[in-house]
Amino acid sequence: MTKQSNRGKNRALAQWVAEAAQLTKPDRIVWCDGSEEEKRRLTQEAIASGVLIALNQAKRPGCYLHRSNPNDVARSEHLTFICTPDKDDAGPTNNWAPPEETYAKLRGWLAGAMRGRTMYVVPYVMGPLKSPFSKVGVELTDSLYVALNMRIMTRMGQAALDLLGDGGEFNRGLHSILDLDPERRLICHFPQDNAVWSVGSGYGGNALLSKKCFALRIASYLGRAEGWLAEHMLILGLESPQGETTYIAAAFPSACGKTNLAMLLPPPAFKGWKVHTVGDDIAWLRVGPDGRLWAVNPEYGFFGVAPGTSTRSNPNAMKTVEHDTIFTNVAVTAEGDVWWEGMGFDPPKGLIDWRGQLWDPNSGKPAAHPNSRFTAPMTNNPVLSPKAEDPQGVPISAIIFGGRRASTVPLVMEASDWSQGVFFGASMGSETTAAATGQVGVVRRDPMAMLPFCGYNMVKYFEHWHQIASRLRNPPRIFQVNWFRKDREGAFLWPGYSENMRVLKWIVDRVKGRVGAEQTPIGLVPRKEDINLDGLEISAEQLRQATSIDPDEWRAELDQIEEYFKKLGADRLSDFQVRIEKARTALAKSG
Ligand code: SAT
Ligand code: MN
Repeated sequence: MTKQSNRGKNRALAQWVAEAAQLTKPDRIVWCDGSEEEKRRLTQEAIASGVLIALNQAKRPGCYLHRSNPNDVARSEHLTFICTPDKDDAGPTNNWAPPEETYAKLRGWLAGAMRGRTMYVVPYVMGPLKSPFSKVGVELTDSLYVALNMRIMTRMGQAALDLLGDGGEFNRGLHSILDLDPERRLICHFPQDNAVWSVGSGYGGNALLSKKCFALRIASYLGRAEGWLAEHMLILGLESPQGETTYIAAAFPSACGKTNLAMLLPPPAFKGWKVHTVGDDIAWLRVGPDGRLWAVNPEYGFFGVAPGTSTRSNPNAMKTVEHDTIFTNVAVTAEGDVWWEGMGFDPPKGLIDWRGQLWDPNSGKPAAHPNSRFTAPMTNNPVLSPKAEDPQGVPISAIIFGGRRASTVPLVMEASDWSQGVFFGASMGSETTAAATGQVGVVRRDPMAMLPFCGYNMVKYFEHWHQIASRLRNPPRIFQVNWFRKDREGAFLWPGYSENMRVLKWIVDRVKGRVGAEQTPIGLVPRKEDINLDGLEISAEQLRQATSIDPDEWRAELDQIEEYFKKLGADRLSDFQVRIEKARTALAKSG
């Protein structure tokens, strides 16, 4: 049995667990303490029950595979709801449902749902222990996979109970996989109760309630009320050969390379430069007493996309997943090692696909699911920032908004002020990826990469971004990037991956006032001489195309942005009107 020194001490928690048990009727209740002994025991149970499959322990010590139900492989945005008393509080971008009816419906589904199962009580802290940023959550789940993943993704166990003490303020997450029937699957957020009820899915973003549900949707709502920001951003530190470190936060939609950028290994021409990872997915940002914006990564692990991860695209991620990692829906070799598309070498013979069947290379189907994932503790990352656990966080000098766009948006562009930067973020578009169910490859507007994750009215969210500026005496500069622009033949104009270091360096040099830029009608872009191209084979024409602003494309883009803002009701925000008019006038002048 686990040591449970103060599990019963918190009355609010004990009462809530009792209520949930009364409803769901689990056979057993296990309070997770986060100990090594508990990890061993739960892992053994997971193997015995087929939830995890042990991989080759000589090749990948401490690594396991989970195969999900094939109908449950990505976030289900159409089944994700914000439940506020007033529909307008959820706003134009969220699915909304009334709280009381939704609770009643889910109570119906959950009645007796954990019969014959164990309920795991998973207390966790988001953010470094003893940090003013940090918040406690407790997830009740009947999924052992979820309990084991939460152990990696958060500071889980006794430390959370200790921090909570006898306080009543914690996120209440109730999760049951039920029977994994998509007809009885819903992910419901109750911001006014600091609660999330998720039913019918075991997939990461639907089921690890600490992540998108609490650290983004609920936290963004809390952030507005409390004057801070919860953002879908990686955080990295860029250290120069002289030892000067600059911190950057960057928002990209899911599966656009956030993890790769956060762990970037600079190319040989950048000798002495180092990237340190603070976080790869979520940032909590506060205005510090010095008027700067400070950030922490609330998470403790990485839930990264496996396909496309290789020693070329992300050598540090490859090292991160060498041990103590849970893989989900990847392929397995005959030797019991993992494989996925884009891993950098051909599939070995005898590969077992993500569904557990012998893979036929001629089937035309991928061996690993396109949204297959790895869950690894951040301490596995060889380039983890020494500041990753700093309770104060790190001061942010630049914010990047990025999307996946085949045309129009230049490689990099700087906003002349905060307000233009907010416009960059709010008008972001990206082609969709496999991280969410639905069609892949169509452009959708994704403001600040928060479209699926903003827990309240998007227009109020834009206002909150504008308002925060008044407290920032020393605001970060804001940039927009696009690694994915293509030429007329459909070839990528920019090599991407580690070469993105060149763009990061321009950004740092801009922040420090050390390098030039060219003013265009849309924003500031680097001239050829502003970007370090040593050791890179790229023609002047290619770089010109990658950084160019095409007036016709931008006239159309501005029309689309305006239309999108109208649809949201964001056209009434005068900041945005001014931006669009300024850009149109400048485009007209430029001919
Ligand atoms: O939402 S997840 O964390 O499962 C993955 C993503 O879409 O970023
Ligand atoms: Mn994400």
